[in-house]
Amino acid sequence: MTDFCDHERRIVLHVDMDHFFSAIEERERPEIKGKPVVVGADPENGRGRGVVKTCNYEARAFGLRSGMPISKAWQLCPNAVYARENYPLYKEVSERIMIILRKYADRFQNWGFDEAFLDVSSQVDNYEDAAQLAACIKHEILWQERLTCSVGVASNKLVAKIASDFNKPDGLTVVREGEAEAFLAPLPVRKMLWIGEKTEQRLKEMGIRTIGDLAKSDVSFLISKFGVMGKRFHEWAHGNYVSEVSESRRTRRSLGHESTFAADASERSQILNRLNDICQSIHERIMKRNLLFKTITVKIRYGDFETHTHGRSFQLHTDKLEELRKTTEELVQPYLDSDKRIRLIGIRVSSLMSAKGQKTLTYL
Ligand code: TTP
Ligand code: MG
Repeated sequence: MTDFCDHERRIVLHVDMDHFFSAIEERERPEIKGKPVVVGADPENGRGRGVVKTCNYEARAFGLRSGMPISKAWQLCPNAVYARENYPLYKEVSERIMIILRKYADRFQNWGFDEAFLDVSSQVDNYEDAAQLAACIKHEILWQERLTCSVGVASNKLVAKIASDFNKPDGLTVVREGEAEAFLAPLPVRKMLWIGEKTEQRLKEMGIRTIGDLAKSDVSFLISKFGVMGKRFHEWAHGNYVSEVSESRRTRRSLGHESTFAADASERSQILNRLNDICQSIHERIMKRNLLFKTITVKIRYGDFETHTHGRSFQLHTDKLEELRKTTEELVQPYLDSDKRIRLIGIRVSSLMSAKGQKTLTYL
């Protein structure tokens, strides 16, 4: 059985929704699809004072961009559909998308409203698998939310993020380990994390325009100009980035274990045995840490990477192994009746609470 974090080579996905706010507006109002759509302030016939929050790709063809004054957008494209921001709706959609994404990851890092990093190292054997997993994620988001996203697959967060931006919208870009430097080299320095307009200008004055130029630059020269960030820029330009996908505190309040079958499984007894082993392992960790749990979620991934999660909460916290076993078996039943073979099963317990000071477990 593989545990979550003990893989040396990493495969990381970065998922970024395409023109997020305007894509939601298009979905809600199908009659505007195909037209330039701008979400942001009221243009007030060109006198409006706010900014463009985002716009669809049809509007971008007219030169419109996020952050642009709405009056400028109006000048460039007066015939666009101008929509006011509906933040509560976008937040709701964002939350649902994050739930979909989280279930595909060993470790998950929500990065703003419409993007996230997924460490999928233990879920896949190679980059081909990772690409298939990414395609499956894109498909699920499209199916559930009728929205497209772009995904980057790489060996670290930095390269994955740049890769997801490489072929937008509805893109999927895989950069294998060892190919990162060559992938980054022709890109403008602005594509690099933390390089904004001002740094881009300073680098340009030094003759550094592409990430490849940055990689070739003398590191002590970069340090003399940019301090410690100069060193970072140099490392990153070579495709090296050490920061790992880290769970936010809120999502860490759970404990899980999952297991991939050596060959996709169809035998009920084989699957139930593995489930039992996982229960045992989780239960040991629960007891060692003196915890109680209230929610159990099982995860099933079929051979084609289609992934389902299914959970149940008790009324009260418990630490009973038998309860864990019985509930996971019940939860997994519907998925065993499928004709499909199973690639992976997992269990996660959440709504954790310390058992300290808790004399009796009132459940069971
Ligand atoms: P982004 O992912 O930067 O942009 P996007 O999703 O609209 O377009 P892309 O296809 O290039 O990814 O930002 C996500 C959302 O955040 C965006 O839809 C609107 C909002 N946003 C702002 O409110 N202000 C801003 O300055 C930016 C850049 C985005
Ligand atoms: Mg986006």
